[in-house]
Amino acid sequence: MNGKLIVFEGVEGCGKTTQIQLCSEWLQSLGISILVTREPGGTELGLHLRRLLLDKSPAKPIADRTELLLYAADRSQHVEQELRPNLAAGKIILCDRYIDSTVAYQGYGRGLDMSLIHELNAIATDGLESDITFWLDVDVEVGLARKRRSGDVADRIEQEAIAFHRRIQQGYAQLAASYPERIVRVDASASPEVVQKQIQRILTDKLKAWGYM
Ligand code: T5A
Repeated sequence: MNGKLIVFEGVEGCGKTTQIQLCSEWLQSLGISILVTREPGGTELGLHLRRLLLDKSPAKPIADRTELLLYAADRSQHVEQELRPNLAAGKIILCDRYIDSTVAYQGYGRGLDMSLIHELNAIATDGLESDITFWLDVDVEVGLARKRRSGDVADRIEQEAIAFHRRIQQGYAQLAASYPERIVRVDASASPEVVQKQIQRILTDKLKAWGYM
């Protein structure tokens, strides 16, 4: 049986990492073989790109189109080296961000041409789509406040103005409306445990339909 690609998306601090961790523990407790990965940085090459993209020092500008190409390069390597082989091995993949991040951040956030973004996504993924994408929906201010409380130094993208983050949030809402069969909105403003319950409820139905349960 081919594996399944489960993607988690949302604005900064929406809780993807936390939910992926909880989800991976749950799936492992069911005896399901999983891979946890992320973009950018799911491969060795991707880790180099991630360092360039998410530098925490302010004085290293990256042009918007360069940024788009670096995310596409990271994704192309990730699909080829990690996603396709692990899906072929039957694994359930939990992936922190995928194509919708590029549409939301570089498209809605930076204002780059959408048709160019879709074309680059198609090249980078070679047609590989997620089986389900969870959009963890939380107010931009709530997400950024969570990040501040965590004490991490803000990276290049987190340092952007609030209007940039709001455009990204609108982008996710638009994406969810455009692809209702693939993108599932989850209210991510509740506690991690409550959010996880919503995700497990939806995934239980999916896992049954896919023959894992
Ligand atoms: N990007 C990425 C693009 O611009 N284009 C692209 O194509 C791609 C793929 C990735 C950056 O790259 C950009 C988007 C991003 O800016 P990253 O470090 O991976 O950078 O950053 P994020 O993906 O945004 O991940 P974060 O770590 O910032 O946030 P998470 O994973 O959403 O949140 P998490 O789980 O780490 O939680 C953040 C804090 O909130 C707490 C946690 O304990 C933690 O302290 N928290 C909660 N608090 C209260 N209630 C809850 N329900 C909570 N859930 C978590």
